[in-house]
Amino acid sequence: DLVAPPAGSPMHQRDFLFGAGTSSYQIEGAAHEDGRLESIWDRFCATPGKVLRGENGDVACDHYHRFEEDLDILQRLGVDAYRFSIAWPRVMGQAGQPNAKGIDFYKRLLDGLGQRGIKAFVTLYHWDLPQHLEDRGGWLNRDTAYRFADYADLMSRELGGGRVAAWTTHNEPWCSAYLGYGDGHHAPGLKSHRWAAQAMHHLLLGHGLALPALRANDPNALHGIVANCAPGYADTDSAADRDAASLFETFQNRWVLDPLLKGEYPADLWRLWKGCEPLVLDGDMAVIQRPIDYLGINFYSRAVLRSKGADTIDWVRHDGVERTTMDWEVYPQGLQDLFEAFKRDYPNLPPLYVTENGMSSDDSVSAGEVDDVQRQSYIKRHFAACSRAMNKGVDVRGYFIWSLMDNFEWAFGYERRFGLVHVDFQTQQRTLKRSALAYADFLRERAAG
Ligand code: GBH
Repeated sequence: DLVAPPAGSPMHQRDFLFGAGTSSYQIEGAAHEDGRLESIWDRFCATPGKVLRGENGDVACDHYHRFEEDLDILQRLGVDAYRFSIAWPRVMGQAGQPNAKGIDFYKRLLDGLGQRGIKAFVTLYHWDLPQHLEDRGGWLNRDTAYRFADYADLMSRELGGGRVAAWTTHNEPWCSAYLGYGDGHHAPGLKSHRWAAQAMHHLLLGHGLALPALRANDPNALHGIVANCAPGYADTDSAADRDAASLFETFQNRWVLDPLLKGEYPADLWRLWKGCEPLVLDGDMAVIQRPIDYLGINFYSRAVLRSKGADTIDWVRHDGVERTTMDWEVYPQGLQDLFEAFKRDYPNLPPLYVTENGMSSDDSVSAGEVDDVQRQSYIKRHFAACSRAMNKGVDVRGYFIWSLMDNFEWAFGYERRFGLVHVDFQTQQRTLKRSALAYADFLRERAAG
């Protein structure tokens, strides 16, 4: 069975991009090599009780040393594009000077992609902030936004020039701001809604400040940002539950998308977090609202909400629905609903990419094979939902499966496997799962016309 969109889907058009994604800290390893500085995730992992079983990204998939093999796997899959991120602490020293050895790694990676005819979607920030910046307040310090723009400038000068198809400033600012500074489940592990709101503002400001340099240095590439979004559904039809669902979407989606696309924070957010408004200087919102060429959406699941009294919402967990080993509900229709709502809510919505979609499962190798049936079905059903949204007029240009391979799943360590490719973390042996083989079959048939 192919892992493919349904017959007649607009996703079969030849210029629709199919790919797979990874991020630096989750796969690279080589944490102490070639001048790489400490990141907030190194520090977080070394703090007892933060990551399951005390695991860390010191070795991860050892991709830093095995990237040629991983490029060959991408070629075997037949993807049009590969989405990866640059480790900021690898490429810039404390004083903002370039680290040639670190930059060289990404040059070799981009050259390898070019040789194989695979487009590069390059993310600048997938959560691995240099620790020395966190020591000065991290994303709570406005200066970090300017340091980020400097970093974007350096990277686009060093790596631009036709090698990169699309630059992404941030992956999921919601996670950086909320999980990092609001509930503490991610690095740097701080816990205050006020801090989360301020961190979000500086993340978005950094995004806007980076855009002019990215455009000037690499004018032919696309420039955009990636947000993790989820639709919220009311548990009952009551007005209170419908309000709870809307508040959830404010918190999960509009907190990021309204500043980017409307130039303002959603007023509702401050009903949820009273008195937590960030400090915004004159002109900031115009910087944040600078035009982008595309918006990447990472889609995994939905939320069902119930009111718990005024301006307080409660997640509802229903039994008897399909879930993954992350305990996230499988709800493909959510992708269509979300995209149609975006089209309705944002008249200036840029073209979309699904920059992440995928699931974790307990995969193991038996007789050289990994039979990940649920993943094949998950991807197919989400492809179908994306097709339906496109048929309703939503402009979607590409789709990246998360992830190319099993990797360091943040606070969950190596236990949760999201890969198309299985990784044995003892031996670093890679094995293509059935989903990968079925995806490759589809892409090969498609290329054959
Ligand atoms: C992404 O984040 C990351 O970009 C990536 O690095 C990571 O490996 C991948 O996802 C898998 O986790 O409880 O059902 O409401 C995803 C951000 C935030 C998405 C929490 C799911 C909860 C779903 N996630 N959200 S649910």
